[in-house]
Amino acid sequence: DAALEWWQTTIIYQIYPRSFSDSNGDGIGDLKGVTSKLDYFTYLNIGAIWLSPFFKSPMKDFGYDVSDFKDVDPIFGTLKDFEQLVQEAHKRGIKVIVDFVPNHTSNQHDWFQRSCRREKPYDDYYIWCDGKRDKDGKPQPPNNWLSQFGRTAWRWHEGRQQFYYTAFLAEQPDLNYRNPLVVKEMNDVVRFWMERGVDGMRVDALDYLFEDPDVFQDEPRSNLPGVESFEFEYNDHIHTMEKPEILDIVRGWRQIFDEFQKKDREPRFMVIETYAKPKWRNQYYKAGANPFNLDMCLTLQPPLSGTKVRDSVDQEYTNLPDNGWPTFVLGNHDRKRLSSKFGAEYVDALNVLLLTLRGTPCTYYGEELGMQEIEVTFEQTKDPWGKNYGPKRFKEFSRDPWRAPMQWDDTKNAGFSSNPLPWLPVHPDYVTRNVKVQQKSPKQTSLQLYAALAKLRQEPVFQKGEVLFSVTNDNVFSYVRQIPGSDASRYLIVLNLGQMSTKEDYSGSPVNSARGVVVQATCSVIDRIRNKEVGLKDLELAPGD
Ligand code: TEU
Ligand code: CA
Repeated sequence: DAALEWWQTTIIYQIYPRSFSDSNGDGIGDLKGVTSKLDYFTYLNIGAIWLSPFFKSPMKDFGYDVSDFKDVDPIFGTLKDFEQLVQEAHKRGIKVIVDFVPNHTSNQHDWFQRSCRREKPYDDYYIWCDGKRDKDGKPQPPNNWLSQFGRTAWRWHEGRQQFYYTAFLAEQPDLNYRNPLVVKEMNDVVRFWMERGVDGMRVDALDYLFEDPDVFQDEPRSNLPGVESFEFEYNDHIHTMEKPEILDIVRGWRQIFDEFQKKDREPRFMVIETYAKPKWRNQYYKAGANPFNLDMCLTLQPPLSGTKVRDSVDQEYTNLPDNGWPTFVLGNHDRKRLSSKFGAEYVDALNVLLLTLRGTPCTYYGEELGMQEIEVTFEQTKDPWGKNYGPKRFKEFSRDPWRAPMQWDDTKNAGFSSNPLPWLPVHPDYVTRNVKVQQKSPKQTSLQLYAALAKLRQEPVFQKGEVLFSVTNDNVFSYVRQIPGSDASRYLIVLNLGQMSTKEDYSGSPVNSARGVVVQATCSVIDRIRNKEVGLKDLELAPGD
């Protein structure tokens, strides 16, 4: 019975630095702001934070376009500020995970600027090609490969008279990992942050790291259902994603992690952003990294039901490789907020689910308050993913609604910033939905529920115990956590994820909300669970309003 590592026993809390806390009143959150809020994580019983990018960037994709991997953007502060953040976090026993964006740089990165001028050794740092010529001799992309925005991934560069490849925005040229110099540069970036004391990395868009070297092969048209009706093209990505070469790169990074781990015996955590199917996703474990389990974030769609959620959880566990540890995600800076996606009344129950499953939960800032999405007009839209689609379609793509400022208290701008105009508007419900109010309320709030759950899940049974599914139907999903053959407490978790509301307030149980209850389960309850008797009766339901 191996002891668990720190990243298996903690919650990971995702901070979007622009939106968390603004220390200097420019309307944009920053590192000092994060440092000033570290006690919040102590209150929440959260032991690890993941910071979305704070590196030097022209902010075309809000930091996911990095122009210097080894410096902090002045908007967010300085390297000193970061070092102080790490120091203060570690003092409180909080681990720090940074975002690592290896697939592309900003077009303002010095490497790209030099590459455009064919300066050695940078000429081959990116994916350049001549393309084809049409009958008038005009340059055309070499193939039909598409960026994430449904248009060609090849961008013409006047100066160099060549195309460069971009999986994302034109301002995010893809690096060429077939060039060993690039691999070495990025290894140095990993070392740089390890030397500054980080405990782990979340690796961005890793599935996109390699493209086939033969650029004259088209991608097959995607056979997504209904694809003909899309205004933009959709392709498969057999030439541009999930290439096995990626795994060698991951192994290289893991080696660097291990060098640091050897020095101070502190394990380092590498978690991979991948929306890929298990067959590919599971390869990352063997390379020394943990993929995010994003299925509940991507494929679980409203309306919720007990059965649907059970099946989704079941799939995640079934698909794990032996000894594979899941890292569950219900939302992030790219995906809708839980309240807007499923309905506000489900947020607490989903937090109960996330925090009582076996695996590392990852919480996007504000979900512990049940934060709501903001309304953003086209004129107010900041996200290029929205802007690029124009005034008619921006709402389908803009990620602004779920990136609104964190709601700390009921003072102006929710205590996020002293600036009258934060970079995105604060949700108007901040007056009643904020950390301060939810901490103080005599009646249990989402925040108090979250903190209680986070404390409860420090019990070994929530970390090591098995998940035993019980009664499940349209409404209820219930399960038990227990360590087989041990005297440790067992817990029964009953979630009402259906269309009926819950009649009772289960104030007798240590952790409860209208739609989710966690109770200590006795042996006889376990027996009844084996007989599939328990679940429904433990959570009385009433027909919806
Ligand atoms: O996202 C990349 C990514 O893989 C997904 O956004 C994916 O393209 C999409 O969900 C398709 O369903 C990362 C970051 O999380 C995002 O914020 C950045 O904009 C992007 O990389 C580019 O760096
Ligand atoms: Ca790439």
